[in-house]
Amino acid sequence: MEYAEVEQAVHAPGLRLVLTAGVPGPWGETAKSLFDYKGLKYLPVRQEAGGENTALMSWTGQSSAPVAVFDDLPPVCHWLDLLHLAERLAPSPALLPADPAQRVEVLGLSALIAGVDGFGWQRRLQLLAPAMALAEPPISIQRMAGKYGWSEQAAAQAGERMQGIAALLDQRLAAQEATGKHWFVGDGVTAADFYWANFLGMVHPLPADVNPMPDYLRGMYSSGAQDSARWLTPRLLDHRERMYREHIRLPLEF
Ligand SMILES: N[C@@H](CCC(=O)N[C@@H](CS)C(=O)NCC(=O)O)C(=O)O
Repeated sequence: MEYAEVEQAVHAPGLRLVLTAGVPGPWGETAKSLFDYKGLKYLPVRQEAGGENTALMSWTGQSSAPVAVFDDLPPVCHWLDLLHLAERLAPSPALLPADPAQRVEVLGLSALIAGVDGFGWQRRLQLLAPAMALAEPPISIQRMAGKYGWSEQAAAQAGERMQGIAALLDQRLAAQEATGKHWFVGDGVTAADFYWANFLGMVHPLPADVNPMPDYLRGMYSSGAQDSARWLTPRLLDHRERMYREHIRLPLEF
């Protein structure tokens, strides 16, 4: 994928999406897939994982990715604001149901996957652990550990929390299946389905022919397979397969 630099993007019109270049970061991959689903075109802008990202910091007030900026609206970097921006720019096809009860479910499940302390957050605590155990962890790792609340104690409880979330998602799908439905909520695909499909890659990456990620990261994401075998059901995997078959473009480009 070709990226503009932040300095160029600041003055560009329309929708700009800051992404961690060269890797399939789950928050960024989800943002891309939500925008693609709605047919929203954007200018990809480079962020460096764990870098200082000073130009990004002065543009958006923070240094992580993804960040979406539309025209002269304020930059949005939280998953929920990104989702709402997508809904606002292209209300159809909707990713949030109009029905309030279903909306609560979609937002709740999405927060459990992508939000603070959710599945992706817990997995990141685990992924940072080996480097944080070094006598002198690299500065990029220390930066991320600080930003995302890493501690030995937090990392130690991450597996259990991931298992709890996965169990809930599996139950949800089982209940839906019993009434002949494939998605987490209601009759059609919603944001929650996009979050799960993209975040499962943090423990079980898609194969190299459709996900040409760097080997070092594939190794990190795939580590802990024994742990995830406790909760990674065929149903959760099938859901992801269906998402990529029907709603998310392959091969991944980053
Ligand atoms: N702000 C986002 C989360 C963004 C996020 O966690 N980004 C990570 C993706 S792994 C990132 O940019 N990491 C690299 C870095 O912090 O430099 C949200 O809560 O919705």
